[in-house]
Amino acid sequence: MKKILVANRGEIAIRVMSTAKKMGIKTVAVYSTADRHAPHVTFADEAVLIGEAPSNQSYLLGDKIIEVAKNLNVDGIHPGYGFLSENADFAELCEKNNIQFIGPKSHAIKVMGSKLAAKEAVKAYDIPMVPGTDQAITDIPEAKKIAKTIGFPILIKASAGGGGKGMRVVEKESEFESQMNRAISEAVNAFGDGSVFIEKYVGSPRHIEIQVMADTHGNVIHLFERECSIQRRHQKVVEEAPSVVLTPELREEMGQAAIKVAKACDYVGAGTVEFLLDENKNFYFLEMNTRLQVEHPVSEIIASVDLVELQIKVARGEALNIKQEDLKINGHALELRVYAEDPLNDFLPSVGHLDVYKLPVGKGIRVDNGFKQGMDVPIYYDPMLAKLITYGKTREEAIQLMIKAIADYQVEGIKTTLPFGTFVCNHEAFKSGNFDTHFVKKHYSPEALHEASEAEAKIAAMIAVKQYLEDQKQLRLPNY
Ligand code: MV4
Repeated sequence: MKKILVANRGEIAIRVMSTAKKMGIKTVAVYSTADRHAPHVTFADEAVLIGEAPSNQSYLLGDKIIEVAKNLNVDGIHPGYGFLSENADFAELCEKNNIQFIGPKSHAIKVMGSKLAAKEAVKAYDIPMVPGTDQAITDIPEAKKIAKTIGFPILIKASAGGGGKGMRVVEKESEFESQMNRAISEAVNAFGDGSVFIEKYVGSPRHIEIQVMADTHGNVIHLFERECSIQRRHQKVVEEAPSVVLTPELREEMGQAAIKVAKACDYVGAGTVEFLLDENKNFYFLEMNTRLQVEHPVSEIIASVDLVELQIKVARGEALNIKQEDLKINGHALELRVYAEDPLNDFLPSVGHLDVYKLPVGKGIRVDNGFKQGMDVPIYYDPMLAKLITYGKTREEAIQLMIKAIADYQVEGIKTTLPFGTFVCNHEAFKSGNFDTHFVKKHYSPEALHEASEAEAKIAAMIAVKQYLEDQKQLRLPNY
């Protein structure tokens, strides 16, 4: 594999290209008119304009991307995350054109893209799942009877949904039929597929996901867990590895379950198996993401691997040269997604010009970044600027380093979620590890952020005054 095209933009495009360069592989960037001056364009060995700014006129144009790949004799295409990364048709198009899709086979994408097909495939492997139905509901009165036996509250989920889309909580029996009808019509409109199923609603879950890697020789390993419970409207904001609540036994049990899920769909490449963990530490299979995830760096750091390097090696047909018993957790890693959003204004996108944009540097700090000072933040794409990752021997060290790195991260011209990261890191519930997927709803408000920033400013001022007075003491001239 001498040349790969990265069918993506922003931080992940640069991140993938960095590993390709490390491996001596040439890189091709594709870009839209809005990304003409984006760093991933200049970072690549070759770059091709593929269309106008809107994603469906550029980064989602599979045919156009294949055409560019063929014209430039590309051997492999890395899709990153989002865009075409979980598009089975695009994976098939690559296969048909003898271009290696650096990801799973289209079959695995299809199976795991349907929650019901995923449940069907996984059922044979005796993986714990939330009590519920595993067929699409066709008879609502019958479904209501099942809901009553499960016990309210229940969740109605769209089979073609995912990541929180197409989910409805039903608190009581009287709401069931109306909610069911709405869920079906929403699923038809959103996904073109009205198949829905029901599950017992797990009240205060943690979102724990296991990183897996599988090669084409039957080897499947897990690279431990990531805690992704700090989410806002199903968008992860803070992720970490390992999770504070997993015991070694539970970690091994969930890791083996994740490996079985990968085997259930003949998985190849990097994938993530999502679980819910309830308050009694029971875990339940949720879904499998058939792509490299945004938060993969925290797993790379604690497991000392380069997941993109492993993806490329697997895509080249190489057998994994890592044995499960070789893998050990080393330290703790924390990731904050730096979004161009205003946490004091309901996290609304904050587009504009990066007048100042300087990254923190230092031991234990990694920034996977997609922007540079002087750039405009385009309105057309996901507003994530970068991922700020800190790591240390302990969780406390990673947290303290995160607070310092955020303070050193200089951004002017737009608002970002950096202050939200400081709020989370200073919050007792987070520091103690006592949180679940409702953390943001439970603890966050603009006022709380404001108070936290005020308190932060006061402490900084007191430190400055103390330092000044100490300096004065040292400077005091001797009495003559
Ligand atoms: C659930 C659940 C509770 N009970 N299923 C969210 C998106 C997708 N990964 C599945 N998700 C959930 N499924 C049952 N039976 C809780 C989540 C969930 C969640 C729900 C509401 C708000 C935030 C959430 C974050 C992670 C997981």
